Amino acid sequence: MEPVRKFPDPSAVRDEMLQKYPPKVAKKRAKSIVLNDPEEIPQVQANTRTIPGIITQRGCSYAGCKGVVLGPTRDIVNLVHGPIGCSFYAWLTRRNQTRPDGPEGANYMTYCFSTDMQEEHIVFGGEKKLKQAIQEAYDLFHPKAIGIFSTCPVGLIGDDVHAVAREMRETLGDCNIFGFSCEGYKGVSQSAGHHIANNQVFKHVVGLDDTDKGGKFKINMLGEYNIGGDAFEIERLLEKCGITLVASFSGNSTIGQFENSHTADLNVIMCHRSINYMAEMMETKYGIPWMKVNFIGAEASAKSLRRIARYFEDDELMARVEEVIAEEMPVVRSVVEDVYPRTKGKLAMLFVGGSRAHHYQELFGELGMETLSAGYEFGHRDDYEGRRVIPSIKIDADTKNIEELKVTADPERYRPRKSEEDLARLKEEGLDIREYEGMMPDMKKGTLVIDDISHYESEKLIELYKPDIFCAGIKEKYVVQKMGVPLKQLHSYDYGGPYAGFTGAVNFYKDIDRMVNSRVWKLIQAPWEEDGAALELEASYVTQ
Ligand code: CFM
Repeated sequence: MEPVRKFPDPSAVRDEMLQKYPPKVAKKRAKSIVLNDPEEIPQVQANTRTIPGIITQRGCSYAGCKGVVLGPTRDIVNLVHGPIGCSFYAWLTRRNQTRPDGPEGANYMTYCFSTDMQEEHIVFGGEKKLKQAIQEAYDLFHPKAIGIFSTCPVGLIGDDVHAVAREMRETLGDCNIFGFSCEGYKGVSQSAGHHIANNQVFKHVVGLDDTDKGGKFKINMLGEYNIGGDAFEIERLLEKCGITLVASFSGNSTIGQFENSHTADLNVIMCHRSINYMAEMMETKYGIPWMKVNFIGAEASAKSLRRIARYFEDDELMARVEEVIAEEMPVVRSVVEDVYPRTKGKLAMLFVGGSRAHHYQELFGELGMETLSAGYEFGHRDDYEGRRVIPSIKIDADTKNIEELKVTADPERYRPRKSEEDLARLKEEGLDIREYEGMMPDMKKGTLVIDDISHYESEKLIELYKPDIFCAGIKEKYVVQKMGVPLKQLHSYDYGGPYAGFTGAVNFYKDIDRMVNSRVWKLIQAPWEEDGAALELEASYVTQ
């Protein structure tokens, strides 16, 4: 029999976390730290400004636009208009991978393009320098496209990157040039940058190439960024099933794919947070429905493939999908069987981004592990509570700053892939399209859901719950590990991956087994810790 582990009462943990704060701060944080109830989902405060002085793990709008959404596209020159640090520190640390078409295929992802703004450009304006940089990049590489990303000073001094983009597009003639007003201070986190990126790609790129490139079941994969090779694994599965991937936004992608993406018949969404805007705009303009999927977890992958097949309502495709699942599952099962006795009952906590803190609970569930507490850095209420709450979300000034494009049906190219009747029928048959339930319905009653967790709150959680693994990013990693808890980076996957699909699940099971069962964590003792504590740990180590 597994020993039953007892934990402190979650509401007491919450009180303990809040009591250190000044009353005003405690009042605000209390709204972002909630006890979950999957039956009656409580409201969580999200997508609001971080309280100054609290150590947050959030990034900025520029990070969400340049790094997250556009960063993984290999043949766009991503030119940062700003001081060199903004570019250098955004340089490929996310481990988003790509596979160029042969040795001569364009791939600019390993370069770091910047206008290297100096004081003189801040004082006298940087547009001239920007034009020169565009010309230089064009002369050197002749890229199909150049994206210009505005860093904070650009907005402050008023450089018009859009006018420069327009002028240079006309001057050069055969290069699509567009700008992004994604200054770091826009919105409250990188989430604002996702929206800005979606808008500009939709406006300047999607729909430029009407060529029908063939394929019976054509989809786009939205919100999959190929971290650690995830997209490669998903591509392998889709190909095996006979599903054609027209475009991927934006892992392992090219600008040509975006231009042609409106020819697909379905948009499937991995990361809802970063790309739901694109999905909705494509549906309004071209009539392509969207559907949330999840390829993190073997069962989730099987379910997602089945959902895609059901959408197309094709018997052959459905049969093929079942064959593929049957082929892929045996290896998954044998690894689960091996590791399960060692991982069952272990505890995980996940604090990351705007989607993975939800998705990875699937994989932990497959290992018999429990997620005691989780939260997003920059999710919105719908990522927690489900899309049904969208109409009740209050729009504040920070969100109003971000442009909402007015999109209408394309007079020639709007073609509804499914009629409203078809969609209603599919819903009755269990295929709920345009829905995302969010994180909270999948978490147990009494688990702690915490938005934009502060450093102090993470430390308290670890101290009080002593989880077997903590999932977050590089900013947290070494602090958490010094507390004797292994940390898995869910942004970059440390050095591992892929973790998507069936092969990915196997990789994840093995990595987690190794991490949660390593005895090294029990031997960690900081110099300031008392001898007593060390002795106790040593004793437990010997008797195990
Ligand atoms: Fe989407 Fe992402 Fe995420 Fe995200 Fe990110 Fe990321 Fe993330 Mo890091 S797009 S919300 S802005 S799934 S970079 S690939 S891991 S925080 S949970």
